[in-house]
Amino acid sequence: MEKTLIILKPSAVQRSLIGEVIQRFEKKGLQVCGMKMMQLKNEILNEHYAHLAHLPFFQRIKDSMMASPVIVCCLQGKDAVRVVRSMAGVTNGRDAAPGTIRGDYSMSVQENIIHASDSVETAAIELKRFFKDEEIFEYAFNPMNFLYAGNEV
Ligand code: FUP
Repeated sequence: MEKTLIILKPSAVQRSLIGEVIQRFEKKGLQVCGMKMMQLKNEILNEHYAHLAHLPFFQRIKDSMMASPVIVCCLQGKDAVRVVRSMAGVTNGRDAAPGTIRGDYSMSVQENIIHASDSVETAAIELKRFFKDEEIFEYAFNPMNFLYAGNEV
């Protein structure tokens, strides 16, 4: 099944939106396969935002991503990359459609709550960048087995 990376940016962590944003993905039916808090550093952000290195706001974006710890999360599901990107909305929170995460929680281009991998190829590279292999979990998703103990049914 397809996997993708999301990062709950400092704008999500500092505004106490971690639970609300993760809950949207859980309710949609995406499986959380990995999740941790990290303090990002310049080196990893140089890699992650290499496609923006020539732009004048490069340092400002990196500073914003280092302003507080972030939550990195691996989500799994059919077409997970495309589904998660569409739930995130377009980059600028002011342009993002209502009902998307950026559309509902952000008024900013930079402080736009979430990063989501933009292709299957990028997702594989980004998951390796932020997670060790043993931090990604393959597990059966079967709530029926967790409603009752074996001796209760
Ligand atoms: P996205 O794929 O939607 O996260 O957008 P990009 O990879 O193009 O941009 C990465 C981050 O750079 C955005 F989340 C916010 C920031 N950014 C700006 O601050 N100003 C811009 O004009 C464009 C992007």
